[in-house]
Amino acid sequence: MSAIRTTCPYCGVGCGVLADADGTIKGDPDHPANFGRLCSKGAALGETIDLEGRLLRPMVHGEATDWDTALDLVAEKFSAAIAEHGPDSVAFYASGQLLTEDYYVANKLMKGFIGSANIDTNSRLCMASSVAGHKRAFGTDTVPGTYEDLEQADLIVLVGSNLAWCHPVLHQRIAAAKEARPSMRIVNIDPRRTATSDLADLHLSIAPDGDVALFNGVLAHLAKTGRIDAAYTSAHVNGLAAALKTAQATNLDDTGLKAHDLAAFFELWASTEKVVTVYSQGVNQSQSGTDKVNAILNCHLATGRIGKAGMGPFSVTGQPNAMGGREVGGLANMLANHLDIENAGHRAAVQGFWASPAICTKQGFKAVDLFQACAEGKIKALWVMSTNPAVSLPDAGSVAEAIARVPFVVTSDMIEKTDTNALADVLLPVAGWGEKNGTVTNSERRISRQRAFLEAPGEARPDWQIVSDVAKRMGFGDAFDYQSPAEIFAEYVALDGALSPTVRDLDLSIFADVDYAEMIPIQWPRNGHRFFADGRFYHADGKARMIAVSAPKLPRSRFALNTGRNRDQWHTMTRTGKSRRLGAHLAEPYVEIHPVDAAELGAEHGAIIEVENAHGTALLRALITDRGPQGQLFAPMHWTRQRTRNGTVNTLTAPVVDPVSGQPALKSGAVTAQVYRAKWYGFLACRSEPAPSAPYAAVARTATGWQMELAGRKPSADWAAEAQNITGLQHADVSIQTDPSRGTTRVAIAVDGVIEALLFVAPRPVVVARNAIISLIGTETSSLEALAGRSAANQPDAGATVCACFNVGRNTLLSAIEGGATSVAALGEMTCAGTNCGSCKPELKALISEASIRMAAE
Ligand SMILES: Nc1nc2c(c(=O)[nH]1)N[C@H]1C(S)=C(S)[C@@H](COP(=O)(O)OP(=O)(O)OC[C@H]3O[C@@H](n4cnc5c(=O)[nH]c(N)nc54)[C@H](O)[C@@H]3O)O[C@H]1N2
Ligand SMILES: Nc1nc2c(c(=O)[nH]1)N[C@H]1C(S)=C(S)[C@@H](COP(=O)(O)OP(=O)(O)OC[C@H]3O[C@@H](n4cnc5c(=O)[nH]c(N)nc54)[C@H](O)[C@@H]3O)O[C@H]1N2
Ligand code: SF4
Ligand SMILES: [Mo]
Repeated sequence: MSAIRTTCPYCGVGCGVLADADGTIKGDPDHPANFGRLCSKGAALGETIDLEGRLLRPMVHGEATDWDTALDLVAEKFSAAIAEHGPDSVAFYASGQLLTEDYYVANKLMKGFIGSANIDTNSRLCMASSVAGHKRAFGTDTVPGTYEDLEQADLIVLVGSNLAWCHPVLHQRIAAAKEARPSMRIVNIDPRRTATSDLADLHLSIAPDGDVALFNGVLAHLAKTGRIDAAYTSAHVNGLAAALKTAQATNLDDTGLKAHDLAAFFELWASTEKVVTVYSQGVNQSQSGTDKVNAILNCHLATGRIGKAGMGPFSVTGQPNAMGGREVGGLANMLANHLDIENAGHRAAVQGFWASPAICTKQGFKAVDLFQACAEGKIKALWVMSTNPAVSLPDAGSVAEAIARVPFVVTSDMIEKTDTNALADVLLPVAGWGEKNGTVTNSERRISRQRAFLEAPGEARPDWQIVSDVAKRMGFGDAFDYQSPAEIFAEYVALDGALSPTVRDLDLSIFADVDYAEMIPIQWPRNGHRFFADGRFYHADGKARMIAVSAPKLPRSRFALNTGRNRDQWHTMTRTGKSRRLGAHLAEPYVEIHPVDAAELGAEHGAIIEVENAHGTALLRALITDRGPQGQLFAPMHWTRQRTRNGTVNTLTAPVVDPVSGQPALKSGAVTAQVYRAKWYGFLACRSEPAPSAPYAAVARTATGWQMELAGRKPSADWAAEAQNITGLQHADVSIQTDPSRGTTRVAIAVDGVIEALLFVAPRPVVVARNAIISLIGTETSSLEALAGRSAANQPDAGATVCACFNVGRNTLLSAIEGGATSVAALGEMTCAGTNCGSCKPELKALISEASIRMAAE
């Protein structure tokens, strides 16, 4: 069969994918986002489309049921709540991972038919500050940048963005452009040195939230050195004087940077015409997120470096359809198609087009407030679609309690067991990536098709259909009688056409006649169109606005908690967590801690750190590294209660939001830390998924099934029984070996002579060759040999996976380096590492320099 052209469901780069029903995945050479490239997550998509863990039937209170029963119940409960408590007593919490058609229908139902604006999305945690900053500066939420601008720039400034891990294909495009044109300069502004910093000419380890001060510093320097474009600003920009005055009053100490680094950066920015400033969550997820965005935009507006090739601000979107969600208006403070709720004319136009009985008249609850309203009993029915708020919202412990308080909770998901599903009354099985049709918009406004190449399994249905079916049952049948996503897309484009007399940036007219089935990726408003090229913006007077922004003061704490992402996991791991290759990259919930801080706490390599504040406690494995500054901890957001007991970081984040955008400050919590004094440590390898049972428990996929790292204070009195319980193998053969002098215990569980599970317990972090143990699972090795930790083939331990595509481990790479592979290319030749998606190239480079330093020292 020939491959289907579709789009990757992960990040906002929006790479084109060629997919086969047999799971073969390739980059689409014709897609203008990636020209055939894929990163490790995209390349492993084929490993995530199996049915393990899938939700296949609607469930009501834990019992499988049929669609009619479930949909009737949802419609009845929502209608009853609205009848009794009014439209604002119900809410949808949606996601930038919905397709545009799903999003459009959900937004239409809530805003135009239920008549409330209580639909917000996880984009509030993600892009809200950029949206708000754009609107303040441009009068619209316009992202003027394109990927080609990055290749044409002479200076790329990456602010609060770990592009190498989070937008890997864009990072590779930049790396290739820099290799072709070495004069290109890259500056990375991030408290931590990351894989992205490895490509940068200059890394500025900025103080948390020092960004406003930094860009105010750039603006003041531009003025001081006569680089402000007076002709441009007087014709096209308001607010220069006030913004500059505030900038000049900024204390540069707030950046935490040294004077010579500041001077170098200021001069580089000032003297380079073609500069693109890329920013992401280090900017958005802050109490001063919107101000950070405007501090950046101010510099581009002051110099007229916007609307021209190779320059401009560029907020890169995180989720595959974060941009599509903004377009359809799926945020609680937007109406539809870039229109405003507060504008009576806009409301009338949308209501007229929808022929709807109601239209929301005021903003709804933004994400953090929405869950606060749930806690206060204001929300009587909640529908969560395509997001996992019990994990991803700040103060997630309280959010879970708040969800539990809502009388009626519905979730739509592909996966049955998630932390949020555990709190829901009704679970609705959705068709996932590869099974559904629709469109997504990437970071550069390019709309691409997602196409099905698999049958939806069980009773799973696409989101648009589920929402429409509920709308019909709520009595809104005529307006939701859709037969296909193509019809919905056509209506969305027609709505845009009907609104065309209103001056907006959004213009979908190019899609009016497209053949949905054959649609190729197209940028709105037109391929090649440059926003702001004519110096016209969308405020009433046609000018842009510079905003006076001053640097915030962060409260001091012993440790600041920074959070973010890993290269090979996607958010709450429901999909990437299925892949054996991806699971091996960083298999535990960890916390990066500076060596000086670690020494002060008495934490050694492998220690478990107890991180704590008023919101909660987390137990995380210490990753001692000087990549981050002293006094800052960094932990990934990915772990959930499905895979850990106490490894979820949002247990610790405060529900503090940016006052303009409502986006939570997920990068700067205040915490304390101490070493968790475990009395025992364990390592388990097994065939089927174990339950995360101990206080510290981290479950991950392996080549032969699963593994779990464990630690606790109270050792089990009966490790054999404990191993049986964790693995659910109560009736299997158990062998146990103890070494009282060392205090270690080893347990093997076999069924019909096949090793099903091996547990190693010790009073100190367990030292065994993990990969050798893992390779014994499912083999007929005798229990005795297995307990000795001896692999049948006695293969060397490949070490932690670095290259996920070819499964090349750290130890394999180190021996290749010792064998003379001293460049990334040579490593690729010897081990294949880095030769497919290339996402691990920064780590290969780091390994080479690490090893060469060691070899030089030896
Ligand atoms: N592998 C992978 N890729 C992803 C995702 C994923 O889950 N996994 N998710 C996608 C989504 S939805 C998003 S939103 C993007 C996010 O993409 P990014 O924003 O690039 O990722 P993060 O790791 O959240 O944060 C980026 C960096 O911000 C830094 N930072 C923290 N505080 C500050 C500060 O005060 N100032 C500055 N300048 N920097 C700071 C952090 O140290 C971190 O390295 O990634 C997308 N791509
Ligand atoms: N501490 C901290 N917290 C963060 C962040 C951070 O940097 N630090 N980042 C924030 C950001 S930027 C984001 S975007 C959020 C992401 O956080 P979430 O959105 O909560 O995380 P996901 O795991 O992507 O959740 C998506 C859910 O939708 C399901 N799903 C997948 N496809 C479909 C579909 O087609 N339809 C439906 N109905 N369901 C589907 C998945 O199985 C999964 O359960 O996390 C935020 N939280
Ligand atoms: S960079 Fe990777 S995750 Fe992002 S769209 Fe491309 S293949 Fe998917
Ligand atoms: Mo995001």
